[in-house]
Amino acid sequence: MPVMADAAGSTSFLAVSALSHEGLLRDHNEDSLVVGAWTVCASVTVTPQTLLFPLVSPVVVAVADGLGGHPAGEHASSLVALQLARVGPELSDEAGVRAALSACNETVYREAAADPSRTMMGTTVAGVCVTADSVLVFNVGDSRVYGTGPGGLRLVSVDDSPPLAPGETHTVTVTQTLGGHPARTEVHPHVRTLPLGPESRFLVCSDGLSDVVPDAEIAAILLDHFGGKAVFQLWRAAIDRGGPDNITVALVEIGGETETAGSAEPGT
Ligand SMILES: [Mn+2]
Repeated sequence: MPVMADAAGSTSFLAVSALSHEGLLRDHNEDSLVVGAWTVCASVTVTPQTLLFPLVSPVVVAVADGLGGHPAGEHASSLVALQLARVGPELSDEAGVRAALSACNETVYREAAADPSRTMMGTTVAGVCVTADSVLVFNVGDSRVYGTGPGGLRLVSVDDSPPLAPGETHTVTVTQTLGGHPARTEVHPHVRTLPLGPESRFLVCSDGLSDVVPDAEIAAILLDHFGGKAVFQLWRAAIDRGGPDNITVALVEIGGETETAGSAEPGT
């Protein structure tokens, strides 16, 4: 699969397929999503959407999951999605991503302080910033980024969760969030840089997918499907398990590979 500009200097493309859905048990969606300049703020896409980006400036793809049990989670996640959409094209290195996430944290606290009904609102965030030669992976909280490549599926974000008790597969507790405390609290985002090559696809998701669908099943779906079809099948796997939480999924495919590119070639 083409990954970078070829010898003739043609432009690489990034295809991002995404959806956000309230699930089956929650009456509204507190997840938000950003794909480049496109945001879905605590609303529902109904079907997967696919956007194509020439890799000429950094593209940010991220999911924010408003904190349950706190007020205004949907507002916190929306603020973060909108802010990342605005600054995304300027994010070219780890320091820039850390600064952007700290600024998002400040925004959530500032907006919480301005309205008593939003006290302690907070959100997770996880995503990638794809530049011309690398992928910056970032997160705060337990939303996730997976990479897929020749070695299969692997978690490349770092959950801010307490250690699991024996027998537990997931926990609802998060140890770090943007906002979420009574007083302004600094964040220490997880940020790493990966080369574009080995992990050719990245999955960004909220825990409405990863808490209920085992990694092995996510891996199997990503082997069989690409683009919007893969995103739909991931969503359906979470719904088949009861859809207990909001489900937001974004699949980043470098090289512009889409569902049709994964189908059989004539004569094969
Ligand atoms: Mn969630």
